Amino acid sequence: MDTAHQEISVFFQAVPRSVCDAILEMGESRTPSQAEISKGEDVTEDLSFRDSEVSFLSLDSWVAGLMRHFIDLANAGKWNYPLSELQALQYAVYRVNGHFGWHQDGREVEGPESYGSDAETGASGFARRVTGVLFLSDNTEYSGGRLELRDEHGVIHTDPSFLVAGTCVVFPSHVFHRVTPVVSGIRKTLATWALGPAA
Ligand SMILES: O=C(O)CCC(=O)C(=O)O
Ligand SMILES: [Fe+2]
Repeated sequence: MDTAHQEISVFFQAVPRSVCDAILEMGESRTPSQAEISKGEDVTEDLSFRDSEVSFLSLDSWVAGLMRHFIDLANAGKWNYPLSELQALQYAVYRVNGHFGWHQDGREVEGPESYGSDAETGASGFARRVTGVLFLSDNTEYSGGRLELRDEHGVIHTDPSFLVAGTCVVFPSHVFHRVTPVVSGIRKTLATWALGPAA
C-alpha cells in the first residue's frame, strides 16, 4: 500500500506482543455479544453484512491512552480535526466467515447515523471523526479477514502489516472500509473512535 496515503496512517508493529496479549486477556474476560449495525434509527443484527462478536473495554483503562496516542499522532498535522473523547474501546473476534461489509464509522455530513444523541455523549452534535484499529492477531493465526480501505477515487488499500499483531492503523471515520471473510482461524482486533463536533 502506499502508506503515505493522506487518509491512512499505519504504525507498523508499534505495540509489543506482550501488550497485545494483555489486551486480549482483558477482551476475553468480558462476555461477548453479536455485533450490531445501525440502519437509520434502528440498531440490528445482520449477519450477512457483519458477523463478529464484540465486547467493550473500560475507557478508564490504560488501553484508552494507548489508542489515543496513535490517534493524536495521526491527526496532528495531517487532518487536524478538533477531537474530544474516545467513544468506546471495542474488542472484536472474527471466527471463520466473520466479516464486516463496506461501511463508514462516521459521516462527513451528519445524517441520522451520526453519533450524537444526548443520552450517548452527554452533549449534542458529536460524531465519530477518527477511527483507530489495533491488530491483535498475527497472520499465523488466521487467513482471510483483511481490513481494506477505499479512497475517494475508489482505489482499495490494504497492507501486509495489517496481518502483524501490534500494528495500528488510523483513518478518518468517513473513509469506507471493510473486513473480508475470515477463511480459517480466528482474527481479533481492538477498535476505537475519537469524537469531534459534528460538521
Ligand atoms: O476489525 C477491523 O479491522 C475493523 C473493524 C471495523 O471496521 C469496525 O468495528 O467499525
Ligand atoms: Fe469500521
